Amino acid sequence: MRTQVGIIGAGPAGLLLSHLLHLQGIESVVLEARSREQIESTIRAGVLEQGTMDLLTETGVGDRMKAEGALHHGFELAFEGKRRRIDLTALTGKSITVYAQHEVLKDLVAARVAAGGSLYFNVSDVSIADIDTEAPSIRFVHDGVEQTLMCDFVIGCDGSQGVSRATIPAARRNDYERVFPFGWFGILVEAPPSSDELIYARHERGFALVSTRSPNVQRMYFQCDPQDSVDNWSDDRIWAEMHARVDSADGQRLIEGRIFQKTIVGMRSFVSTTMQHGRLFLAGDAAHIVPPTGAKGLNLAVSDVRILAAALRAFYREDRTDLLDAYSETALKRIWRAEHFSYWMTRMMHRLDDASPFEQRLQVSELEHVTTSRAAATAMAENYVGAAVV
Ligand code: RFL
Ligand code: PHB
Repeated sequence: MRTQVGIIGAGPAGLLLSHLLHLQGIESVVLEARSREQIESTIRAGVLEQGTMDLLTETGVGDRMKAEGALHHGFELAFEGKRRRIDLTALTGKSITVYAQHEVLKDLVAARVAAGGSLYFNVSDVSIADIDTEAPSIRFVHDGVEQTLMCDFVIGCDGSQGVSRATIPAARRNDYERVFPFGWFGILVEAPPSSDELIYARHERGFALVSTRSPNVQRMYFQCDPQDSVDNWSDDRIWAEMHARVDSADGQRLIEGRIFQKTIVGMRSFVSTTMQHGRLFLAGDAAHIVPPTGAKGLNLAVSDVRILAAALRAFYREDRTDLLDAYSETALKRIWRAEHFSYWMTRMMHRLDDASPFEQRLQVSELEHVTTSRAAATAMAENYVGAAVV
């Protein structure tokens, strides 16, 4: 088998890259370890930045997002018994859409299938060879048959547990990491929305987040011990915790409903540089992870592949290699901005067991500042909508 660009992983990064390349007349093949049903049903992110919304719309895969996603012009910060709004649109002219990641994936898979794109699901034993040459290749097993995909470029979009990152020689890699000593307990609830906008709450019992998925399904999270088990949490115990952290002094109460999914995720910040070696390029979670507090992970995957698609276009159309050579450096500017923002939001909003009472008062002071100073609120809003780096 031969193609121009071999892509490992059918997450947001891999599928969107394949779609963008197709629109530029560049061929690709996507190899995915899981089944189509699995990727189309795994619950993950929900917030799309303005730039992500615009790109999906401009490239013809934004119709369902527009029809079924919820456009939000702000969010609320709850702390010390009060709620204050960050007006994203007034501060930046931009907004966000709440639309589930797996719905974006369904739209991208449908577009690739309709265009006759090559997607292989359920592949195993993926390995990458000859990235130091102009003819790299990917070996994999599909339907019990070992195959070799010859290509011009290999793009590792295989997430944090993939094989691509380790293919870059250790001597060329620098990993930067911060593991947080807490996780998020996530629930999906059958209920109407409790709030028109997302609520990020700082409480002495720990952080909580109220998000949404649709008029009938709500997404909520609360800070927990990452080693805890969902089996220790009855529905009653979960609601008691959510009420304690989110209900406001003025009598606004969360609306309860049937909880139909419970998961615990750990939180870490991670950046691996370089993101390229020879003919191998990494994009999305394969190269970097953010804690979900800033809602940046999916959006960073999108911005990586936007840069990569433009660089590959310059290579094929204009015989230029400068954009490809600069890929890591270009992408890392936005990545480090998002890393800092996500880290900052995480440190400001969570209960930090290692923090002294002094540092806890600083958290509250910082929240007062970002919700009363227009300059500070604007900086937060620019980062949240993805406008802080152009
Ligand atoms: P993905 O989505 O992990 O996709 C990688 C794909 O590669 C496949 N794969 C392989 N395929 C072939 N061979 C191998 N050896 C392979 N190894 C792995 C995997 O099966 C998978 O299908 O990475 P990608 O494309 O880089 O996308 C990244 C995003 O998925 C991720 O950053 C976000 O979900 C993070 N995230 C959020 N991001 C946002 O922008 N906004 C949010 O609101 C948001 N909320 C979240 C989140 C992540 C969360 N979790 C579960 C970590 C909320 C949560 C709870
Ligand atoms: C979500 O709806 O899943 C969500 C929203 C905001 C975040 C993280 C996750 O910061």
